[in-house]
Amino acid sequence: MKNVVISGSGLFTPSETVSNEELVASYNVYVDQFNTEHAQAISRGDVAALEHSSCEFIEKASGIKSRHVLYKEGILDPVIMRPVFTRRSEDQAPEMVEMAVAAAREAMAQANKTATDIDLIICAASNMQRPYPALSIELQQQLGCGGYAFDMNVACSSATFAISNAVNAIRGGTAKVVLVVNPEFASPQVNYRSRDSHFIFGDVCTATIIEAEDSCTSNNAWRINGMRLKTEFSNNIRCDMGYTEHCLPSDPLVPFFKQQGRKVFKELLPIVADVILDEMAAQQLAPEQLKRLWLHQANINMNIFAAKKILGRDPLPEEAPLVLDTYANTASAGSIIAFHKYKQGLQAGDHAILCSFGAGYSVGCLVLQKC
Ligand code: CO8
Repeated sequence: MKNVVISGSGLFTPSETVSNEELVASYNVYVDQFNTEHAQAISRGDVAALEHSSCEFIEKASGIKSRHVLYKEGILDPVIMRPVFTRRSEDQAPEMVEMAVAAAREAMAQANKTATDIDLIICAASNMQRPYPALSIELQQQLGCGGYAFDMNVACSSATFAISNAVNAIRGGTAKVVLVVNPEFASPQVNYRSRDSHFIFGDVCTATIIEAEDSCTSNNAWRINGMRLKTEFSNNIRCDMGYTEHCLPSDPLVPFFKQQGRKVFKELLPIVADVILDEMAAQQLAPEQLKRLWLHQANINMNIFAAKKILGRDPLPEEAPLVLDTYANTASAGSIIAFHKYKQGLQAGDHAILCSFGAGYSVGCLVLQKC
């Protein structure tokens, strides 16, 4: 079987940031206004009073201190509480394509590849700004690539599932060099009026180049020795927004991300641990051989728990790097950001795990080895 590698990675980070302090201050103004406006109904017991959010809770429960967003304006206005932006015209690339162009260029430069080398683009993310034409095909045009392109969505596991599709396309002979992009424009799906989830997501885009080892000229390439994918249906992380929405009775909560965070934590972690440990066993890989764990970035406690299960001990910070503090949860891009920023300083032959997990439920685990 042909050896396939990740030969480059790229990252686009929006310049604007929203700190916990800014987010909580705006949310708490909204709460005070709501409670004042509904004071009578609250005192009658007809409406539940809202409670303040807190930076201490957010940081302790999630590890998040700040997040990057494409459009800060509006998010912090207690009356608006959503990113404010306008619909782009048909001859302007949408935000997700624009982010993907920037991340793709960095990944291509790292992999020593030009647009003409790429013959498959997969745009894999938790949300697509439109159903068709595929965003990946517009990206293909923007970059000047040939071949073919498609979009796919497995929520937070979109990147690892897309990389496995890329590996299969290369091994099956339908592509030679694949660009995978993960533009996560998450902020429009965040309910900034929900105390349970207003802090969770940030916007970002990652990119990877996947190719056969024999065509690779990169000096920081990672051989994909193993892949294990798993899905198991759950309603505990859900969004119901879809193309039929305008036909249905309107429900203001439909566009938003919603989750049962505690249940996700309890139910998903054992599945994640099983998938990783099973693939390590299949690769005859012992925990002490692992030099890095690039894990999905959903929650600091979840990441530390998963790393402990894999290593059989507490991880050192550099063994399971976290980017949650500054990026927050960036859905499918999280584990790739960790990979992109913390893949330096390892030796040829070193082993590592790249693993995503999230809605579906879905888990995607790649066993990597430095070339
Ligand atoms: N400030 C202060 N207190 C709060 C706040 C807040 N903001 N929010 C909740 N509390 C309170 C609660 O009311 C509760 O109070 P009480 O004990 O009196 O009932 C207390 O804090 C504890 O609440 P929780 O039990 O909810 O707190 P947890 O410790 O469980 O932490 C988390 C909540 C952080 C959500 C945690 O459960 C978690 O991270 N779980 C895992 C979630 C996860 O991994 N989800 C994956 C989602 S990402 C994904 O799959 C991608 C989907 C597609 C992306 C779409 C892009 C938008």
